Amino acid sequence: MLNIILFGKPGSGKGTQASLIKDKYSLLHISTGDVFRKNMSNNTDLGLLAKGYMEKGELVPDKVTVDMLKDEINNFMPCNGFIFDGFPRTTFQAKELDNLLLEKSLKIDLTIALDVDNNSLIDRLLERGKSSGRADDQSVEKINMRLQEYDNKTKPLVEYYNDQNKFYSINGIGSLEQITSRIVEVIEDYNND
Ligand code: B4P
Repeated sequence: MLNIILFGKPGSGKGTQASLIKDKYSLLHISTGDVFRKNMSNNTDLGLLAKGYMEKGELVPDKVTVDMLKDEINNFMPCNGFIFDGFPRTTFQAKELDNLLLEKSLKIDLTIALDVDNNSLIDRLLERGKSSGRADDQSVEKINMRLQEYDNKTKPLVEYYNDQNKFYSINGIGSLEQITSRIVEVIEDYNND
């Protein structure tokens, strides 16, 4: 079983790369952003709650996110492993994920961060905003709020996973194929160790 976290700032390409990597290793892809957006389009209670936070570029509260994640993991078990995209985003979420996996005698194997500079991220997200209809991609102010949330709440996880020797950072600038190859290299090195 292989459990990977794709890590990085908003727009760094976590969702894009998770979709490419999951098939190669037969992993289940869990994107908390996608689950929230699905709930928003179905107007569920969870969706209505998440909408207020997401549209402002803020993180959805931990308890709501963790409960949703637990349901997703339990629905998907048993499987070959997970690729988590956009989760965890806070230290609380990371600890809850570790506990949940431990209960199932599982663990996170690798956290792979996609390193992209803020100017490129802003350009990518504004470009996506032209067609995605996503409220959080519509202005530099909202994108800056998401980058600030990352710095305040998500960045501490670099140390959390570094301390466990599970953190790898790769250059997230380049073609989709180049970035996929960089991720695969990290996974293959881990598998061959
Ligand atoms: P997410 O849905 O996780 O999305 P994201 O951060 O916007 O983007 P991602 O990094 O996946 O980038 P993508 O591949 O799409 O989060 C949205 C919101 O949901 C959060 O702000 C928060 O409110 C909420 N949320 C989600 N999880 C949460 C949690 N755990 N706790 C609390 N709240 C949570 O790529 C972006 C764009 O770049 C795309 O247009 C793509 O085509 C382009 N792109 C990708 N790779 C590229 C490349 N190599 N070169 C050029 N462009 C590229």
